[in-house]
Amino acid sequence: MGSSIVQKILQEHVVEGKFETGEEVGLRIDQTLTQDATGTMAFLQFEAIGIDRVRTKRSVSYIDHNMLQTSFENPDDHRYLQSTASRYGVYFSRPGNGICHQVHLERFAVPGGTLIGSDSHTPTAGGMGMIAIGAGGLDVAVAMGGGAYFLKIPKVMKVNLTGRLQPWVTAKDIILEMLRRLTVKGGVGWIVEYGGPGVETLSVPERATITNMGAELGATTSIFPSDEQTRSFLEAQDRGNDWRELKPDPDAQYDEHIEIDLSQLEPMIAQPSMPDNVVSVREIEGLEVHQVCVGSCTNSPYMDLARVAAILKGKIIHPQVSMTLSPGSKQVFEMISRTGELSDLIAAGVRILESGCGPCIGMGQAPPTGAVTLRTFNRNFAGRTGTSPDKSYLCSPETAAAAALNGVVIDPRKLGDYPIVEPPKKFIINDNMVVTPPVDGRDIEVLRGPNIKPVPTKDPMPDQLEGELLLKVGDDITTDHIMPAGAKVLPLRSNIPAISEHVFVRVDETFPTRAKAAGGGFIVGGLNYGQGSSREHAALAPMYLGIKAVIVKSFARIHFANLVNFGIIPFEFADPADYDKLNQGDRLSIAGVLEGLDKGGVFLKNESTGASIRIVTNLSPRQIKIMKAGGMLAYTKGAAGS
Ligand code: MIC
Ligand code: SF4
Repeated sequence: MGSSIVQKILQEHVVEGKFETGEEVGLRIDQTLTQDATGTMAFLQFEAIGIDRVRTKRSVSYIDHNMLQTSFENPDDHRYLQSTASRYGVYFSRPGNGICHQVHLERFAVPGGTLIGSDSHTPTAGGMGMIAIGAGGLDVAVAMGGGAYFLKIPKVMKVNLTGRLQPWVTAKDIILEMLRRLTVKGGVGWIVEYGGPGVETLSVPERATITNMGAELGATTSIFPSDEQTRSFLEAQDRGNDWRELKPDPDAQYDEHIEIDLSQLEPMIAQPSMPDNVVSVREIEGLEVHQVCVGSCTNSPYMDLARVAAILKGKIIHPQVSMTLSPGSKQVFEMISRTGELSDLIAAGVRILESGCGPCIGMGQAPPTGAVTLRTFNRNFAGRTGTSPDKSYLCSPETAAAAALNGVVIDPRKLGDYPIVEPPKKFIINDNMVVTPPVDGRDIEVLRGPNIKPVPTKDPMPDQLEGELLLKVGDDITTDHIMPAGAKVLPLRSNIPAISEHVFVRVDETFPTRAKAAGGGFIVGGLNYGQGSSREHAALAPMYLGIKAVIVKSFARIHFANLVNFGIIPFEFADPADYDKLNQGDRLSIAGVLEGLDKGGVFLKNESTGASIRIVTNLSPRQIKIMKAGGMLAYTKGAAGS
């Protein structure tokens, strides 16, 4: 039986375990990436593990999220990260160089390699034919130290693309169509492999838009073949030597097939407040728009911005609309500047922001009360814009530009001829904003500011857990609900005691106070609990508040791994209907926890009602040991000491 691309790359990288769907294997990781909002914790943990120098082929530390220096916290974090990068042998992408995923695609991603990154959109590099996976900072710290990354081998879904996109229909519309069909839960437990004759019509940056937003499907990662498109992109980046062909065997087997005829697609848009709430743009035409934001790791490569510039050239943004644009990288910024496209954007009234995540993570540009904001981003979770409630829509740069000119949602196909923008034969290449680490960094002092606090740890797991059910939530709870980001909270990412004051405040502002007063307790949730980002703060801060276990109908992948890493037991209801037998405020107890972990299940007693409920775990033998030790750091240190 032949192999898929996914199987080929994974098999080349397995260092531990048996290669079978559903089995946990350890993978050798070639590259890692971290960004500043998760990177401080990753490097604090790397330091705690006590390894002298990274052991990957390449590790890159990016500054792109916390770009508002309203006080000393963010700049201190930047300085800490720059010094740890030099100290431990990591390339450092300075603030201003761009969004980690865009820069990594341009300058570092390599077909056939493995990458893990402390950011859920790391699969962007799947557009280059890489197995690129988002993970918690601690998992990335372990990989930087040369440790394997453990993963249950997911099933592989083949998406067969045929036909060719029509004018004004874009890669963003392909992934929005996938979200419409599969929902934000549809990719959980899957890797999505794109193939078919339609693939060759898509450039690497277009492919990267699709693999980027595979994160919103809940997929472990998504990947495209490495072909002539990949070769020409790499050659235009002066990296032709990094090219290697990658295609599935003709008789490759997949666990599921999906067909998409590109020529049948039309412009799509995700409505508030979930990326899968997708309709065609036609269906909501005429909706008044007040803000348009172009950028983010989904839609900020050169071709996207050049097309927006061509659409806006010689015109002016509608008076009711405020439009911003954040170039994905310094390379992109420099390109639109040299070609004159930047001037066209400025002349049209676009507010140019620096290269970084910006409004996508709520670092400025919160929309006005009740306003409709159209964003080319990947997430529109409630409150993520910084305004609550908000009305945030996700669409292509073309649809965004059309709305910016007209003040209402309009099918971009009505704008007339699609602007022809030729892909560059050569990008402007200048890596002068990437600091190469010295060969030996042992003399380099790591610089810490007062906001950088040690990573809290936990005692070994006790055999009996009891406490209050502090919060009961529903389905699709995101890590933005659990641990909000934005301009007020991001500066606290390296200070767990301070950031823990914000846990769940968007759902219930009394949560942190109640959790502390009760000495911790339990959380109950529905399906796909913890979807969205990789931020381990959504596990670490609840751990700090004394959360002992989270009991839900099902988990999202990265958050599940983060809960394990920080010693909070991720339980699932054996019978999802038992969710109804628990109410906020009930007293709960679980006896025989340690044996229960070994056996994969235990009974939860609801002391308030007398109900006894079967709850189960889905942990590998390795994860059981981590849970018992009180989390990954304690486990790693214990393993090193024994
Ligand atoms: C996001 O898009 O939510 C983030 C901010 O990039 C996160 C990482 C973080 O919370 O720092 C992600 O996607 O993992
Ligand atoms: Fe940055 Fe937004 Fe991409 Fe997250 S999704 S990495 S915040 S641009």
